[in-house]
Amino acid sequence: MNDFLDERKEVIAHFQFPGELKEAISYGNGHINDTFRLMFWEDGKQKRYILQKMNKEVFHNPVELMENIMGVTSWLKKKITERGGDSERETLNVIPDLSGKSYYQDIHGEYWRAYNYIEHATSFDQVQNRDDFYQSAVAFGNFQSLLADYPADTLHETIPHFHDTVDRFLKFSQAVGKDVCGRAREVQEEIAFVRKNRELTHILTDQNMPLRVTHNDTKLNNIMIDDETHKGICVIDLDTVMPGLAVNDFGDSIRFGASTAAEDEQDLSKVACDLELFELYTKGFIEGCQGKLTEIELNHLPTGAMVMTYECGMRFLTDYLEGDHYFKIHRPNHNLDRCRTQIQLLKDMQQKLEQMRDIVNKYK
Ligand code: ADP
Ligand code: GN1
Ligand code: MG
Repeated sequence: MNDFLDERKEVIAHFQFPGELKEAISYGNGHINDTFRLMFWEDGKQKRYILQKMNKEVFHNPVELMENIMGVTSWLKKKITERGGDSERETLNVIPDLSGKSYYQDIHGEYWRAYNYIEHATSFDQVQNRDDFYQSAVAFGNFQSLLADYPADTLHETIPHFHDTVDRFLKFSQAVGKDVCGRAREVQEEIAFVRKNRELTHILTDQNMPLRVTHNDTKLNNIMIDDETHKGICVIDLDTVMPGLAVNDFGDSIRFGASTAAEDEQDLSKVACDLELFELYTKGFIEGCQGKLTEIELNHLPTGAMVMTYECGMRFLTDYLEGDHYFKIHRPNHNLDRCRTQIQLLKDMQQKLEQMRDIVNKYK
């Protein structure tokens, strides 16, 4: 058995996994949680699970977070079953710990949770097949429709001020002011860009758009695409489901998926907003939302893409200035590289704003 197993045996033994453990590997490319895939044998058949250590620095109250997830997944299961779907595959299914709780706190005080592994489906870090991107849009739109009448007041705010871009700007300014790592001098251009575009911080909140139950982290790799049907089978990473703006869910998907390059590409000449992908996503998201988006939301979809790109670039820069404590990094300057792609992408979107608006007008 590998080192991971030796270290985590105690944790794994506290979940209701049937069968015998055969394999455990680190898994996925999320920036926040520590994710592992486990494989068990039961009655001669393989069964896989996801095990995650929740990031305590990011989520200060993992118990409330799991209450949200239990609430939202039970709701989705009911709706999925009513429409004749397969609730084992079309939403996350939490595996309880031995005492029946939705999480387990280990001897070091870390919080763990487990899900069924969604088989025969893939989460992509970049668009490989253009139609998959359209399907992801339908699924994220649908997710919002399914949760449209969810009792929003029962949801805990898992990360306060998560998409409060004004507050993000204040935190960024504090990070520049403190400059704890002495990195501000080398990123003056990036700092100036964020400051120059400050009006983006309040452009959405000025509009009086409806608060909805939204996902808030709609990256392409937070959706499982079915390997056979190529439909967006299951929306995952439900940690940030909270009241929010529909245009932010739209915008974050565009930021990540409609870019011609990876989020951490170092060659900035490769980074642009692909308008064909923008169009596919727009069509899919509007369809998936099933007529629920208001005129003002539809008109601000392109703004949502710009604001999410701006906010994310600012968050990467803030984390770089603060010494990379929030987002996982895999090389020096990783957060700076990520910040630079977002700036490049936003510059391109600013030039393409009218074209993006024309595209939305075609589908609204
Ligand atoms: P993070 O918050 O760190 O992004 P995620 O919950 O998104 O964590 O999980 C990281 C990755 O693990 C996902 O992008 C996906 O590839 C994979 N993953 C997570 N949950 C499942 C699941 N239930 N079935 C299959 N793959 C999963
Ligand atoms: C994080 O967890 P993950 O990797 O899906 C982050 C998002 C950022 C994204 C940037 C809880 O998403 O807000 O947009 O990285 N999630 C959290 O890639 O902060
Ligand atoms: Mg994720």
